[in-house]
Amino acid sequence: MARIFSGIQPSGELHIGNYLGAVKNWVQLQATHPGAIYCVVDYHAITGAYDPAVLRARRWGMAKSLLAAGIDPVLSALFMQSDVPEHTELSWIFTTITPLGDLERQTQFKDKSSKMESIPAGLLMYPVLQSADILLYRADRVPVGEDQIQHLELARDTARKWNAKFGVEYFPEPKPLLTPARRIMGLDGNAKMSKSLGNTIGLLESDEEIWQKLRPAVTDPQRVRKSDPGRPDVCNIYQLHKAFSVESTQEHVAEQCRTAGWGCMDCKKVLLEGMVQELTPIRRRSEALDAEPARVLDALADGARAARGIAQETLGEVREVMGLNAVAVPTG
Ligand code: AQP
Repeated sequence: MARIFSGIQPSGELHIGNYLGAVKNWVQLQATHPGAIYCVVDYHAITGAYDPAVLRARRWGMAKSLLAAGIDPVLSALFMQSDVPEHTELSWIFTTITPLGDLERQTQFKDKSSKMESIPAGLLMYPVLQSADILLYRADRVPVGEDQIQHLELARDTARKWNAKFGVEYFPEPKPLLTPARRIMGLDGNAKMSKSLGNTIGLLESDEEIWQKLRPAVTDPQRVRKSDPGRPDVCNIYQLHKAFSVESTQEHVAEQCRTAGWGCMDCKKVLLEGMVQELTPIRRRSEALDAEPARVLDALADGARAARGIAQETLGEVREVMGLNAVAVPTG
């Protein structure tokens, strides 16, 4: 059976882009792939400036949100990346076979570094650590959003290069598993929903907070007056309907938009109903975990133990192949 691995940064709250693009898939895959490995990639969250106290709170918040979203620690291993040191060990090994040019070509690196005066090397090396995260578990399926496809190509190249260099078929070539909502746009309608752009709806926000964000959210720019017919296919709010509303509602919404039967506010109110239905149980589970924090800590400890078992086995085999295992007197 395919081994599933994925990770998420604790660089802010879990938002509906992360949820619809990746985490909802993580939860659903548990039914068919028990033993999936899900990681809060805290080493990835320190490549820019950050406040340790804030990071501490966010690591906790992310672990709790993932459990609230439906990650079941009985079915999956959920853990903090920094609790399994083999991630950074394998990452160093992979830096030795990764061409610098391949890293400099990564779109996310180019976007983020273009806004910086002094670029931390960690930002450039980020996809190498990401390859190590995945290949440490010899995972062959990675549920992610569309923005991660390029990084996954690099992980496949890394697996291929390492296997070829040492003449073994050891690492599989991991492939992305995308959801239908592979790229959720931000509420400004301009760019991907993203923590650093501040255009998100948090997974745990209250109904009122969600509504305050939905109200001014950008819709079809050509629909200026209520009497103008709209184009659901270019409307960001309709894309969210596709994720949160049942099919019959989606069809009704599209028809009302095209015929100018509804205004955008009507459409947003119906979207809110769908969101409340899906997100309220998640918020309730999060509140229950706040009241019983030991459940989060226990899940992380169990997850790290399970992950470390696999990670140590992989590293042992990698060292053996690379001539880095126990020192022995050369023979012959
Ligand atoms: N807008 C999105 N639509 C679909 N999927 C998304 N993902 C993130 N944003 C969207 C997916 O969520 C998973 C975890 O994301 P992450 O936090 O590890 O990565 P990220 O892309 O850095 O998240 P952000 O919010 O976009 O953070 P910043 O602002 O730091 O860049 C991944 O599978 C990702 O594809």
